[in-house]
Amino acid sequence: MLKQINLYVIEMPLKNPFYTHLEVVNNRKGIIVEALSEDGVKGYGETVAFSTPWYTEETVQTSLHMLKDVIIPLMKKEKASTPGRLSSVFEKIRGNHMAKAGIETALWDLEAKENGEPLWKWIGGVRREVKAGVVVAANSVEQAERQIEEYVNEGYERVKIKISPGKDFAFIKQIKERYPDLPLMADANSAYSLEEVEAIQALDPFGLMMIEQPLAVDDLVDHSILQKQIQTPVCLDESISTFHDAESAIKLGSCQVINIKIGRVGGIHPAKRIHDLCLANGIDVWCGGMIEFGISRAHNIALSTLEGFTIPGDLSSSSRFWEEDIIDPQIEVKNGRIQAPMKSGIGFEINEKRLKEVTIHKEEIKW
Ligand code: OSB
Ligand code: MG
Repeated sequence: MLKQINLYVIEMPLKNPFYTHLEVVNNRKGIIVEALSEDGVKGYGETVAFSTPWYTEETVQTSLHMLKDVIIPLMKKEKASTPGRLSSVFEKIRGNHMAKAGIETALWDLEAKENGEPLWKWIGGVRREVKAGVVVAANSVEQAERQIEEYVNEGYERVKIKISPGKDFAFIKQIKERYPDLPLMADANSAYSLEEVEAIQALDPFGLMMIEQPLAVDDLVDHSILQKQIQTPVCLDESISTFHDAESAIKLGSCQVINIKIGRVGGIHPAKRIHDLCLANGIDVWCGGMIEFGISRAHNIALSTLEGFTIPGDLSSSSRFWEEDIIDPQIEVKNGRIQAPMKSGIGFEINEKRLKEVTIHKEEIKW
């Protein structure tokens, strides 16, 4: 039985600024969701919206409001306190996927712990070791090269690089010349339009693993047109926030790959459904990252143990972004891989001291 839900708004500086064409992230705010049972078991989730709405519409403030004033009150009213009961509640609230995922993932962790199972097994994972990957979001090619050097030395075997018009061909050329055998993918965060198709076609000879979200968030049609004009596989990120979006993208041939993020699609349950759909339709999937803290990273590891997650995800060590993460032990990539833990639930303890240090606001909601 659920007893209380605590929401911790936390803030932590990044080790290095994260540059995209839309925003520079220096300081990460987020919400940690703690679900307490009557028996003293604690489940953890994380709401991954940013301080500003550059990636999707949600922000830390909107997700806090949604959780506190809309989602949790409706869950209480409908007595929905397990992940299996949430879909019918969530259906009545449009959008706000990151807020929903924060509480949903906490209840998955709680349920797995109450059943004494590691979360990855509880959700149907089939492998213990997941493939890591790292993102380089630098503001110059020199800085990008320095970061790649560091990450390759740490054992990463796949790198994703942020691109945008003018920061694409020459940028990738220089990196490819230095690391010809390094599997590389590019993420545009919708920086292009179909008018710039030539700039995207020019990247074909580099043999990138894929190009992620080249065009607008709401443009499955243009992505379908683009995919027919380029050899590089298109991967969709921002465009896929529902199961239906994934169905439409598949029908239209808008992509060959989908990056699944638990927060963007509204929880582990919808993430699993999209995974199953992709697996049945020959669409490759991998797990995306959100510059998140250890709790969400742990959920990402669990998700990546599902059968279809064969491509290395944006799964990196805690030390990629943080001096000290809020979990114990810290997540560590070894030889380009991460081991899913065997302890119950997410399999990591909360570093209470660190959590307290970074908490800037706390809400306690009785069930
Ligand atoms: O587009 O995949 C993205 C980070 C924040 C918001 C959007 C994206 C990203 C990343 C992943 O590229 C970074 C990570 O490893 O967490
Ligand atoms: Mg992306």
